[in-house]
Amino acid sequence: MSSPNAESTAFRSALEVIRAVEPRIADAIGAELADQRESLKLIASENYASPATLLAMGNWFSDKYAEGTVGRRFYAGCQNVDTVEALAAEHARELFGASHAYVQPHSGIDANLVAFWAILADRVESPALKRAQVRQVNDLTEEDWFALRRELGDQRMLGMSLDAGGHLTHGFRPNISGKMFDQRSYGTDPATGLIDYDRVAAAAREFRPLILVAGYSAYPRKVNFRIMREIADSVGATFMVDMAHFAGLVAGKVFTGDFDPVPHAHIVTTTTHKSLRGPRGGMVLCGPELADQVDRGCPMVLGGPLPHVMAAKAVALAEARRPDFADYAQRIVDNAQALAEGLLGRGATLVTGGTDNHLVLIDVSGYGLTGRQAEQALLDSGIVTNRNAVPQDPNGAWYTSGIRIGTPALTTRGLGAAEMDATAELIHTVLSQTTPGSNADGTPSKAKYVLDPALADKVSRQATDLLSTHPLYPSVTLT
Ligand code: DSN
Repeated sequence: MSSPNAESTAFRSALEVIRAVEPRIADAIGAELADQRESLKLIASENYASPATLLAMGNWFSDKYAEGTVGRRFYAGCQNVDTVEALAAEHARELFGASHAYVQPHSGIDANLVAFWAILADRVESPALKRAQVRQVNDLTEEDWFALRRELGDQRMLGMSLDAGGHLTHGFRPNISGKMFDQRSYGTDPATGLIDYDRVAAAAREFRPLILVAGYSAYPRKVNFRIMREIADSVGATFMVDMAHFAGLVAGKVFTGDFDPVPHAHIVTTTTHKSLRGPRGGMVLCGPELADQVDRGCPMVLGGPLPHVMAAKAVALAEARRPDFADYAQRIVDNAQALAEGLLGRGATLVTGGTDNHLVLIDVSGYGLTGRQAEQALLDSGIVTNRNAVPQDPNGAWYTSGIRIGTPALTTRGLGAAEMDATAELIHTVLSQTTPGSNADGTPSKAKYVLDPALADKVSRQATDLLSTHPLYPSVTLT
């Protein structure tokens, strides 16, 4: 452990150096820390990376180009980048028990694109794809793209639908994945909100996808990856899991056996900044069969790797290999369950009736609100969440009927079950005291709402009090 003094000195010195060039940026960085310290952050996909992870990103690796892979670069002078990338990959392999790790993707969507192209290249005979793999995507001509389309045909992907909690990169039309693939979705059982594996199997038999995707960003339950793999095998599909949201729970061995995707999937993608608590970025894990194709991610679909972020990934993955990370991961789930119980006990409606991961999805139609109204009313009260569709959402993906809340960030701050109950009280108070507003012509609005500002202020102060017992980055003082 570094000394708290060293952490304060490092951030203070960095700000002093930045301030000398553009003081407004130094101010904005300081203001961001202050805002994060004061807000009750319940965004399920956010966290607080460690000082070591943050500091690993601010250095000379940022200046280095390093297309290619360890020991096989398109640029000279990459020996130190090789060290960083090899270490990050080693930590990832050890942490997740994977035989191959590719740590270059810049984000979750990039990791998914690498996986899609790797699977296509592995499974589909296409000279155009082979040509595309050795050229920058920007250099492809229109004819190259037509040839790719002709040769790849309408390959099929089956993934979880967006309103059931799936992710937009799993074939949703406005995303490139929905244009690359002929896509179908599986939803959840309307009565329970749970994945019905028999229905997934039936959909797979009927549709016969090339890729079966599991993983989610708003499904509050575990997924049985052993069963999903059996379904994929029964139709000859490649089984891909996007574990972006719950990678920290896999790393911390909260999800094991049938619920650990790594032994069951042909390929696993993730982000590194959510429950895994690293820098913003992505990663792909796979077995030896797909490793060569995955390693072609750059230049096939990725821009040059970001060595400074790979350095931070290595630091965060090393942290996740420590025994205390397992304790952290378990507390994330304990806190989510305490939050769910607190909300249920106060009369809230939760999709699936609870949670067994890091997130809770409140159906705010029970409060007579849309997700948009609820999100803003909570924000006015110092509680940061995001609106989210619920299964078969009558309000669609923009207004929505849900609020997604997650516990990775508050758990990092050290909040526990008692504070989760207090948080449930604050959320319930705001939602039960907010009423839908009207448009100027008197028609009901899905965005406007009425909330007494005095109540919002009171809740905001209560939220700040709650957080004051668990300061964020207590080791860091900027003044
Ligand atoms: N934006 C992330 C989330 O909030 O779930 C996923 O891309």
